Amino acid sequence: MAGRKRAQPAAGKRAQPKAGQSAPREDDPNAHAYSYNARGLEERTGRPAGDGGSSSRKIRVLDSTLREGEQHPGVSFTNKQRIQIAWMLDYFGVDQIEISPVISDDHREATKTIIKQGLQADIVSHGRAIREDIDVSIGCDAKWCAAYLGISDVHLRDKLRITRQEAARRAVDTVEYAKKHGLSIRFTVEDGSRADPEFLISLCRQIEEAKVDRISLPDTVGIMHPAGMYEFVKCVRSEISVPLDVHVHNDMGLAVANALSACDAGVDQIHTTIDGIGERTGIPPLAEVAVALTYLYGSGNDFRLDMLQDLSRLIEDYTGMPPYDSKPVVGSSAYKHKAGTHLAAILRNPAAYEPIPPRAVGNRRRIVFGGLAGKTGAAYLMSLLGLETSGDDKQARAVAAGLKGLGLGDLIDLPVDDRLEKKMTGTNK
Ligand code: HCA
Ligand code: CU
Repeated sequence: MAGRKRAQPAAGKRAQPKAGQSAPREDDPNAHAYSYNARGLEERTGRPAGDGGSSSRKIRVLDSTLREGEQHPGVSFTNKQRIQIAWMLDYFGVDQIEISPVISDDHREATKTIIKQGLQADIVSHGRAIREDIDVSIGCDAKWCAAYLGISDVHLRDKLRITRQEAARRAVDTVEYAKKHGLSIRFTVEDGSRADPEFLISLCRQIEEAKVDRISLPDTVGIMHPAGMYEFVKCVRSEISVPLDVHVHNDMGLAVANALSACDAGVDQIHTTIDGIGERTGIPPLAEVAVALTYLYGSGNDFRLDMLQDLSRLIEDYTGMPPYDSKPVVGSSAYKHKAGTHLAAILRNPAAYEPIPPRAVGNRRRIVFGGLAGKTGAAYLMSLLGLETSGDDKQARAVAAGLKGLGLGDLIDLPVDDRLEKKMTGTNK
């Protein structure tokens, strides 16, 4: 898509990531934290962390909102919505967009139409590891397809009812069939984290020989610890040289941590969905992953981070499910400041309680006045209302005590717009 080449830098670029920075810079409140991160990453990966420049190791993103996301209970998009989501994801800057044309005729039409758009992201047509599903991808004019096959004993025995030999034969046949038809293919060793490692490696070797283009390593049931995820990926990475994807579920709330751990061990593409929707508790949310790659990894992606809240709102509109308020990055409380000590600090310099500026991710700073506002919060509220506090803080203390005494909790929840931002002494840091 021609329009994607950046006409102007994304707003997210204004705050320079410092992932690779080793000597703390005095003017950056995050500098010491970044330098722990950089040292930790270097120790884990044997490489200096990226600085976002051309020497950075890029970690790519595949977004599966249109495939995994539609597997979330209650979620079903219309074709118009699917196309809109694909355009927005492409404009945001993901590398691959996954959709499954084998679900229904409607999905097949959506896949065909999205492929015809000529977006910059690859469109990956997802299906089972059988020739019929590859045929559907071919029928959609796909250039990329993905095939999944359960390889753990429980999947082989109780879901697929096939032997390991049969599974390996199917995997190789699917890859050869796709390659024979000129497709690039990613193969997913479904439930790989619970599969016998010897069988896992032997199957990966066989599909590598069959010229598979990528292998997806999933933690299908979300059972992994980040340290275990690192070992799981290392075990494959040390034997196989095909590029690897990671697809992890969030059953224990560790999906983002596990995805990043997998990258430290050699994966170069993370699967996400907008707001993390997917089967059960879903997979890593695009927002958290994109922010981590930019600010913690300096991975050199070309994301329009300032679209993140719009992407979340789009999904909220289409699903009727708002993200929970404390959701990182896009949640309505993600940049809300409430306690008096916090208010006092952010009125001078928002970086005191914000890791990155809200505008960088399309969110808004908000301040909450109520029982916890304290003297500084009360003084600020009074100044907003045009009341003089005349140097001495007696009145501000009285208002703070009044707010507390009312016992009504949060009375005012105020978005900080440009005008208010100017009133804040430190302006928008
Ligand atoms: C599925 C299983 C899957 C596949 C992941 C992938 C999983 O619902 O089809 O293709 O990379 O979690 O293992 O989502
Ligand atoms: Cu999944």
